[in-house]
Amino acid sequence: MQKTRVSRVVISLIATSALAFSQFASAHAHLQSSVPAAKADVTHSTKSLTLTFTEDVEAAFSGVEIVDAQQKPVASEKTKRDAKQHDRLVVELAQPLPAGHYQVNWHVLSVDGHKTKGSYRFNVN
Ligand SMILES: [Cu+2]
Repeated sequence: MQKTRVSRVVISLIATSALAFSQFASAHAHLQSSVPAAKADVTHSTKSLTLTFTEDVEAAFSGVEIVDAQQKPVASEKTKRDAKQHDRLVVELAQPLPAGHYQVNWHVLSVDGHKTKGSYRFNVN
């Protein structure tokens, strides 16, 4: 049946383009990985944080804040974007982190114009 075959092709074309569109629409900058990693137990003290996102980010509208267990901000330099890898943010800390629980709060503007934010925790033992 020719008609059925055509409509099947049309349906699969629609399904494919819908999928492609939804993948494009959800291409915001999500956190892909970090150092220290989320939930990591770091044994030696950390002097900097690195966050890598799924998309390139705009340095001027992106930032990372580190707070300790009492929600007190940890002193750090201004968040910088990696000069070569534009999907990567680096935060240099004023001094190595003492043992404790830390939370990292990040917000980014991806190059596609979408804002995303999130947080994760790690421990220094
Ligand atoms: Cu987006």
